[in-house]
Parts: sequence; structure tokens; C-alpha cells
Amino acid sequence: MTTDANVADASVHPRRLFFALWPAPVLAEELTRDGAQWLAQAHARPIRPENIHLTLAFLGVVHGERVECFRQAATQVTTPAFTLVLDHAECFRRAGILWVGPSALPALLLALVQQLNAALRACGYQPERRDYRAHISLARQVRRCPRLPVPVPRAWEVREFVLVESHLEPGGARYEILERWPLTAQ
Ligand code: 2AM
Repeated sequence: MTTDANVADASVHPRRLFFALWPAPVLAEELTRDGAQWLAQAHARPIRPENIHLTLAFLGVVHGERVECFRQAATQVTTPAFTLVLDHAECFRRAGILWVGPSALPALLLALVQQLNAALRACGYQPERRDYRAHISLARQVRRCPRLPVPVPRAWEVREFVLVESHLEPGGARYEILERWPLTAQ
């Protein structure tokens, strides 16, 4: 476990938090380029490469010592590292989101989400009822989803997961990685 930022003051003010997988900058840039290409003719708001991520569990606004409880819960995850192949592009039409993800949910990603959810429940977290849809949003405010190709598959070696704070700023969300937990070696 490594700490990227000062999480010592986590109990002081409410924070908008989520657990996620965070790609290396090279992969984030590739995905951003893919999205920009597909949306070249469409009206949309692309997501900046530094904001590209895959959400595991969205915690919402978290107060006080629950932050510490969530951090402790993360240490209980024992899922091994895995490869995530991003080979599917789609739009959530109603939400106006273009995203990429795996065409088939890897068993180890599902195991990671389930383990995390189970541990977070002890802190009062209510996991989403609907099935988990692994997706990396590439653009928002997509008015008309273009015809999307089968993407060049991008292989992501997933070796850690992170706790992120979302700062809602006038220019859009800014994400700050607060802490990282390694997945165990396979
Ligand atoms: P999205 O990419 O599909 O919008 C930070 O807001 C991250 O948490 C985003 O990746 C967002 O998914 C995800 N998320 C999941 N549930 C959310 C919710 N109820 N409100 C805001 N973001 C949510």
C-alpha cells in the first residue's frame, strides 16, 4: 500500500470518493485518441487523458471516519493481478457517454469488484443493485452516438487499484489519487 497524497486529513471534510483502476498515461493517451477519432464528426465533450479511469465502486460523498473504514476495507482485497482487454466500444445513449471496455467481463475483475463491495458493506456502503458494467468513459454529452468500430484491442495489465477523490471544479472534474493497493502477483 502506498500513499500518494496526504490522506491524514481525510476525516476532516466530506469527500467525493470512488475506487478505480487507473491506466498508465500511455494507455490513457491511446484510448483518448481512439475516442477522438470515433467522435470526429460528433458533438461531444471528450474526457482528458489524465481523467481516464475505470470505476470499481462509487462511494459518493464520504464523511469522517468512514473514509478510514473504506481504506481498511481495501486492504482485505486479495484478487490477483489480471489482464483486461479493452476491445469493445459503446454508448450509454441516455447518459450521453461513449465508453470502451472488455467485450467479456474477466472473472478476476468481477472477483475484485465483488470482494471490494463485500468489504465496503461493513462500512455501510450499499453496492449498486444493477449488474456491474466495466466501462471507461471517453466522452460525455455525446448527442448522437456514431457508428462505432470494433476497437483495436488494448491490453491493460492491471496490477493495482486506487482510491480517488473527485474535485468538482468549474472546468470539470479533477481526480486526485489518494492511495494505491497492489493486486497480488499471479
Ligand atoms: P461514469 O464514467 O459512467 O460517469 C467518478 O464520478 C466516477 O464514478 C465516474 O467514472 C462515474 O462513472 C462513476 N460513477 C458511478 N456511479 C456514479 C454516480 N452515482 N454518480 C457519479 N459518478 C458515478
